Amino acid sequence: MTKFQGVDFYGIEGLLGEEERMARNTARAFVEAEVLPIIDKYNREGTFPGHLIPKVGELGFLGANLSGYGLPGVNNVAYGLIMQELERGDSSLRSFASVQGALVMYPILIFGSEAQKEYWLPKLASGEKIGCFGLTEPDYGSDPASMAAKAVRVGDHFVLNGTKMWITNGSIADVAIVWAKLDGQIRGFLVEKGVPGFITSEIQGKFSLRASVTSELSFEDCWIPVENLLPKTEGLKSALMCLNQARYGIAWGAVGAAMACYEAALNYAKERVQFGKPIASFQLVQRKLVHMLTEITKAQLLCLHLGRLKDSGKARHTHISLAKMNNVEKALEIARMARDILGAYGIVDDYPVIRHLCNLESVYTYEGTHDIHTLILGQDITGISAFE
Ligand code: TGC
Ligand code: FAD
Repeated sequence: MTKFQGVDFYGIEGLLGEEERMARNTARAFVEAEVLPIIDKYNREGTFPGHLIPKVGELGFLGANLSGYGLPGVNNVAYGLIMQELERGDSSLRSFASVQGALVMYPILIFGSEAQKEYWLPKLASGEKIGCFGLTEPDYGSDPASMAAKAVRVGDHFVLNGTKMWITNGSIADVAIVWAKLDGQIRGFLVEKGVPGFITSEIQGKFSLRASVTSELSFEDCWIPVENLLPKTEGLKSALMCLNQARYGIAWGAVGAAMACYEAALNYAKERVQFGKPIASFQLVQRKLVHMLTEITKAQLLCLHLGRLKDSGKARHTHISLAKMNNVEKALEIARMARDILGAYGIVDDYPVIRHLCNLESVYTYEGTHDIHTLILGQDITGISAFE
């Protein structure tokens, strides 16, 4: 039995199957034992706790919802619950798992050749190899279709030129999935560490996701063998299909960060005495705590139903956008309220709140900003694109 009992006002536990509960409990126990005791140190140092990678792989958290090639193949609710628990530890850990599973293993599984799948998938699942996903460029973030990265075929190689920016795991990755235009069409390429012309540099000065590696990747006349093209990639849509997988995990992860903040605020409010009474007795504080619980409960139900839709093949990418957009916004709101309830203690890392709050600022922006998801949904319900 772990210390954290979860936040479950509506008895959602009863809607989970055995496999789902087990996956959640395993991830929760791992986070309690191995992440929470050390995360502040890594957050302060601004380094990623890389020693956790083999354990995360061994527990089956990397590409957990993917099947074949020895992958765990758990259902999407179990996978989501793993992401929730990892992000209750820290967004950097969920980010690592999202990138590895949803943005590297998934495209290899869906768009890769048999040889690529057989070589990479088991190694990425165990954590023996690390991957990253390069879509964003310095000049093209929300609008990846306009990317400048370009590949040109020369004999049995492609020559790749371009720069990718803000790439999670970039400097620690053994392989990068790089999106670039080939004959005008966006395609995915596997670029291995050490290839001449491929340079990475870690971005410094982050106040958010400090325990995650974020890098710039640059490709200068980088020669890649033809067999490193992901053969089934066909335009931006292929990259967006990967993002759907990661955005789905983020929707669940945000619930984990929100639960951590709510738990810290509730406990603090019951203990902190002002004007001779616990601050939890004041109506304004109770209102904040109730708002936090309400939004967590709504986000949990949203995730659970989305997971069931995904498992039955009925989830549309706009369903995923709604969940990412709502849950991250609400988690950020909850983190800010928790920070407020903690008073001055809200700004120090004696409590997890300020760390989650700073992390969530990135989560709000990456994988499609909040406003981009709003416009994706706006287009879906009106039939009119705001991007054109
Ligand atoms: P648009 O014309 O709308 O779409 C091009 C084609 O793709 C289809 N499509 C999708 N297909 C699957 N899934 C989706 N989510 C899709 N969205 C669109 C679309 O139907 C079309 O198909 P077809 O058959 O007509 O060709 O393209 P656009 O250029 O207008 O795109 C606009 C927009 C906003 C949808 C898109 O570019 C976008 O999502 N922008 C946000 C960029 C983004 O999310 N970047 C994320 C980078 S990776 C990252 O942040 C990792 S953080 C990881 C971590 O640490 O956790
Ligand atoms: P911009 O696109 O320049 O947007 C700036 C602002 O303008 C935003 O508020 C946006 O909502 C708004 N805006 C833009 N267009 C419109 C519009 N049409 N209408 C209204 N408002 C608009 N990318 C990767 O490829 N791989 C990764 O692994 C990765 N990891 C990341 C890790 C971190 C920590 C961070 C912070 C980012 C990461 N990213 C990654 C990049 C991320 O996906 C982009 O930051 C994101 O897509 C937004 O792009 P941008 O930062 O260039 O902002």
